[in-house]
Amino acid sequence: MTQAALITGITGQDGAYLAQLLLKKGYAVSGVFPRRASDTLWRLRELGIERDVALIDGDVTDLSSLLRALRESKAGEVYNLAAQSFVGTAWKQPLLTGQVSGLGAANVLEAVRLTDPGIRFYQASTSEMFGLIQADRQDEGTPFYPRSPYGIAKLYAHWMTINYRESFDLHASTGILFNHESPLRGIEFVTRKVTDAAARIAQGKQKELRLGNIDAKRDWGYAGDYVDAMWRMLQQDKGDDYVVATGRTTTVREMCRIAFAHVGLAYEDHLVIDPKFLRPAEVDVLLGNPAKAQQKLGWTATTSLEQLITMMVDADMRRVAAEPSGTPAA
Ligand code: NAP
Ligand code: G4F
Repeated sequence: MTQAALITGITGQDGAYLAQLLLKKGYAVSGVFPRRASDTLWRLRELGIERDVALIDGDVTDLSSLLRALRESKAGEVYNLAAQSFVGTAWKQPLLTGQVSGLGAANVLEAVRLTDPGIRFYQASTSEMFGLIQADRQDEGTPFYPRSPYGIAKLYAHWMTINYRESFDLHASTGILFNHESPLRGIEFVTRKVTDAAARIAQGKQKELRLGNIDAKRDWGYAGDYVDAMWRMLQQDKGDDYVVATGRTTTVREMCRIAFAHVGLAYEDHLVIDPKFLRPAEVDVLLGNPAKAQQKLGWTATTSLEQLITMMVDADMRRVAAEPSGTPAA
């Protein structure tokens, strides 16, 4: 019998790659599709799978729509990827962030429990929960200290998932994923902002790149690798919690150097530090220890930061070159 999966956040970076992976594995894939005035299907279109997934009108803040989505999709696996996921926005919309990224997960868990507690559930937890880090390398046992309304909302969702596993014996897993990027990354996140700027500057369509804290360090991996870890978690006998990371950390500054060097430029010639992009509270450094995911899931990151950033710059070079002349920077 065909396996069926439901993805919330299917139009996001991870949702698109996960849908593609599950389709390749023969799943019937549905997605919860919130109504938006503008086009949000560009990622599914870029992967050529827009017509292969069933989009069900719904929103993670609306429990009734989730119950309907579960009934219509007949899903045996639910991946909760929906979130207000941009940390910078979380201070400007803290309540919305809490409703979507925190309570939204509780709504999906409730919908699963009420529909069929045998459904397997994945929660998109995050390294942002480590915040002010309590250990040099963060693993599943490292205490959390979130530094943003987003991290706090995600921590609520994380513990709700564990609580539903322990209270109702749900097959519920959390993936504590460190930053992962791709050509489908939103333009507001720092890697894509940098790769897009490198492409525009190389093609004479932009002059400078304005950034905030370039000394911040992140453990960056490739989103295409990370969605495979999500799927592997739901194939285990029991739900559990896993850190998914590369085990290498790099500054924003060095990431800029890699991106600009790929198009023959020096980032120092174009970079302007703009206090507007500093955050009220910063996560200075993240570095994950993915040993458990390696041992239990047989998962490892296969894409280096250099491969990832050059892949993103190449994609942005093609996009920028294809734009009609006069298109403003994002
Ligand atoms: P993303 O590109 O921002 O995608 C978020 C998705 O959530 C979009 O499809 C968005 O739909 C949807 N969404 C927003 N509000 C919703 C609502 N009220 N109801 C239903 N859907 C809603 O994020 P991502 O990078 O793919 O990340 C996927 C998940 O992993 C997120 O939960 C994120 O917090 C988490 N995470 C990401 C990373 C990372 O480095 N990428 C690391 C750790 C954890 P619209 O496009 O229509 O707004
Ligand atoms: O790319 P970022 O916005 O990602 P951030 O804040 O680490 O969050 C991402 O990863 C989390 C996992 O740890 C996810 F949960 C979350 O949903 C999201 O996907 O910023 C990375 C770093 C920060 O330290 C930020 O202060 O880059 C620094 N930065 C410096 N200048 C900038 C900028 N970030 C952005 N977005 N824009 C800048 O101009």
